[in-house]
Amino acid sequence: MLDIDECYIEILRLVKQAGSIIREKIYQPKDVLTKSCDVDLVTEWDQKVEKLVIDGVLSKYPDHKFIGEETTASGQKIELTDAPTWIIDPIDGTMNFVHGLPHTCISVALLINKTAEIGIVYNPILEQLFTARKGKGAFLNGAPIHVSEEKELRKALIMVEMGTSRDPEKLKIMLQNITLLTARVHGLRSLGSAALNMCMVALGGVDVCFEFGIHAWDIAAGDLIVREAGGVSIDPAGGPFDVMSRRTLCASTKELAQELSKILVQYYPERD
Ligand code: LIP
Repeated sequence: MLDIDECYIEILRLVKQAGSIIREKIYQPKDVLTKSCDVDLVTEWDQKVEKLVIDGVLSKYPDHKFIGEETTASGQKIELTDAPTWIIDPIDGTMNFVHGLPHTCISVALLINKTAEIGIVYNPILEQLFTARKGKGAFLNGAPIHVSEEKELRKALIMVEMGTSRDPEKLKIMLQNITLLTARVHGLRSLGSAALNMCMVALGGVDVCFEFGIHAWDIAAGDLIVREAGGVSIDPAGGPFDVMSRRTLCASTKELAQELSKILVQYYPERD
């Protein structure tokens, strides 16, 4: 029987270690490569952080599986089994990391039987450590956090992202959504990291966020953190959350989630 307490201690240690790499490198010149398109960026530090975490986990748990952003080739199908699986985004908000905008983080989740047991999102620049364990609540730097109580879209602050795809169909749909939402909500915000956007919902700093085209590694930890903070995590069309669907909607309340899901123009990317 896997000791989840022990896994949690071990992954926190690795994430903190990885965070010091990001903290040290963010304001230094970097070689930047592109992946699926010109704005889908990667640096050697994304790759090094992912290797550090995977090697560290493997040295203790040699039979565990991994779904990692930088060890998955662009367009490669990923497989989620019932085995203990670590879903890792070594630097979520790589664009911010490249520019030196301090909204960037490491996102790691442990799923067993396809159920999230641990979620960690760590912004080492601003020292924001979001953590959650299944059934044990969500925390920022060790203090409990909770979503807002907002139920109405017209009073909501919303996180949106254009994402890193330049597919004209997706851009058109996102611009339609931004146009229709601007007139109906308190305000729109964009931090450039899906994982941190979800944590802002968990924290009650914003009321709802959604995104199309993200991957499992961007949202696996945030999903658990939002739910453990008392929020809802669903598919943007209103159905259940599916970590492989490349679609996410997180909100403080089910009323707000449903209201938004009914008006969004939907986009269905190819699944992970
Ligand atoms: C990015 C995000 C960003 C999202 C992009 C992309 P990366 O992750 O978190 O919010 O809009 O689609 O997935 O590439 O920086 O790990």
